[in-house]
Amino acid sequence: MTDQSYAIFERQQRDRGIDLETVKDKLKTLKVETPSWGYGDSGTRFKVFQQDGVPRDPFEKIEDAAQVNKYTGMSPSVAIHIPWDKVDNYGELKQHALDHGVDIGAVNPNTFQDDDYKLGSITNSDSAIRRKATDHLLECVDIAKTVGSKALSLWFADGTNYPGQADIRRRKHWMHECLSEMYQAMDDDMRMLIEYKFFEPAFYHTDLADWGMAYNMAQKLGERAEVLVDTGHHPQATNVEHIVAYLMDEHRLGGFHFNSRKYADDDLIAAAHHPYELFLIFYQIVSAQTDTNPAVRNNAENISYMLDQCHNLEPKIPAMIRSLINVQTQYAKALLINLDEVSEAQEKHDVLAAEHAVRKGFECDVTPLLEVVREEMGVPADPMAAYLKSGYGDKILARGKGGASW
Ligand code: AFD
Ligand code: MN
Ligand code: MN
Repeated sequence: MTDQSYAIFERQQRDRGIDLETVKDKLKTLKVETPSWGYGDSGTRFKVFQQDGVPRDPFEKIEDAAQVNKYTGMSPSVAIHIPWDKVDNYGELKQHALDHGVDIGAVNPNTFQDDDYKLGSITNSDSAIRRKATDHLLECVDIAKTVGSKALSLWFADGTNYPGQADIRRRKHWMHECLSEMYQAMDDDMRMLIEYKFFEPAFYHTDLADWGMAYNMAQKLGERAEVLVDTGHHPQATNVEHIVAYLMDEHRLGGFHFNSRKYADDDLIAAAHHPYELFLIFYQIVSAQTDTNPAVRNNAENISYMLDQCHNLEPKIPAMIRSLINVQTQYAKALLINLDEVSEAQEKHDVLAAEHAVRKGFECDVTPLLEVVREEMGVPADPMAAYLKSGYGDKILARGKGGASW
C-alpha cells in the first residue's frame, strides 16, 4: 500500500460524507471468536481426511487460535466444545490461553454424540436421559464459571425423522424445562445463546428449527437468553438480514456463527460464496447502531461474533485468517454506507436511489483502509502473507497426522 492510495481513498470518502475516523475506530473494535473445533480434523459423513500438523489436544488448538489472533488482531477468544475440549484442569487451560494472548470464549455443550441421545437429549421422552443432558448443560455452566466465560452457546440436534415418531408439543415443554434449569444456574452476567437449525441430523422436524422458535424460547427463559444466528442454518433463499434486523429490534440478537453455505450447513469460509449477504447483515447492524432506541443500539453494539467453520480440505489456520479478513472486509464496506443518504432516499420513496446508496458501500475498495487500520492496530497489513512467511505452518507439521477431530 502506498500513502498515496490511502490519501485518495480518504478524499473520496470525505467527499461522500463518511467520517473515516469513526469507521476506523469501529473496525478496530471488531472481534470475532474462532472455534476450537475449526482447528481439528473434520470432514463430511463420507470421509475425514486427516491433515498433518493438526492440534492433538485442546492446548494445541488454543496455540493455533492464538496465531490467528496474532496476525489479525481480531480473534482474542476461542470457543470451546465439551467434551471435545475436556481437560482435567480448566484453570490450566485458561492460563495457557492467557499465556498465548487469547482467552476462552463461549462454552458449547455437546448433546449430540452420546448413544443415549439417539432419540433426543433435552427433548427425549425418557426423563433419565433428559436428566443426563441437563446435568451436562450444568457442567458447562460450571466450566464457564471456572474459565471466566460469559457465554454459553447451545445447539441441539434434537428432532425426529418421521411423522408420529414423537410428540412435538411435549418435546417443546421438556426443552423449556431443561433450559430453565440451566438458565437458573447461570451467573447474572452470563448470556445463553440459543442456536437454531432447520434440519440435520433430524430430517423431519427439528425441535429448534428456526429463529422464531429460538426467540420464543429465549423470551420464556429471560433477558439473558438470546438468539444465535448461524448463517448456514436456514433454508435456501431465507432473508437472513431481515431476521437480524428483527431480532435487534427485539433486543434479542445474541450472536453469530459466520460461515458460508451453498447447499446445506456447509461450514465453509465466511463470505466465500455470498459476500453481499454478509455485507447486508452488517448494513443492518450498522444501521441499528444509530437507532433512536438505546436498547436497540445496545444490542447492536453487543453482539457476540463467532466463526463456526470446518476446514476439510484447506489448511486450518490460514482458512481462519481468510475468514476473518472476509468478515472485516464486509464490515468495512457496510461502514462506508452513507446512512443519511439512504434515509433521504427512503423519505422520498426513491427505491433506486436507496438501493444505490447501500450498494455504493459494497462497491468501495477497502484495501487501503484495512491496511491502515491494521498498521494502527499493530498487526501486519497483510495478515495472510505474514502468517505464511512466519514458518508456523511448517513447524507444526512435526505433530504429524491423527490430531484431534470433532
Ligand atoms: C454443529 C451445528 C452448529 C453448532 C456446532 C457446535 O450445526 O453449527 O454451532 O455444531 O455445536 O456443527
Ligand atoms: Mn453453529
Ligand atoms: Mn452448523
